[in-house]
Amino acid sequence: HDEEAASKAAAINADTGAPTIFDKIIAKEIPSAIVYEDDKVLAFKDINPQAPVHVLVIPKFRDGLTELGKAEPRHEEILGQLLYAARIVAEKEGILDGFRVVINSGASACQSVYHLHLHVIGGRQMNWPPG
Ligand code: IU
Repeated sequence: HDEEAASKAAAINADTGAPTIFDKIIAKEIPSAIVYEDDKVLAFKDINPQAPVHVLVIPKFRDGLTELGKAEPRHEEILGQLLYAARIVAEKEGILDGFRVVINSGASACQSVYHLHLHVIGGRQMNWPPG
């Protein structure tokens, strides 16, 4: 139990503003299974999927957008593009009939990578409330 608690605690990070592994995924220095890409947005399969479909949608240029809680008016356009990209991903993955989009913002929400990302999750019955 101590080990489990320790690994859970280790997963709860704070935002330092530092570059993240997602920058390397965007630069294709680290391979990922890309589901959708355009000039602003990249969507790729989560390495630790929580459902049959689990795709992350991220902005290619972070511009201070480490977490949703730090969004500013200049981010409105990219926020809309990310949400629409989530819909494109859901269609490509064949889950348009039912899917969930989640953004964890900040340590209390268990955000672990401080580069804004939307989780697109589906392919099974989702439950509510979330944990
Ligand atoms: P979170 O909302 O910050 O907790 O989500 C981060 C997600 O990034 C999480 O689901 C990880 O499995 C996922 N991920 C990844 O897909 N590839 C990586 O190299 C790393 C994390 I680090």
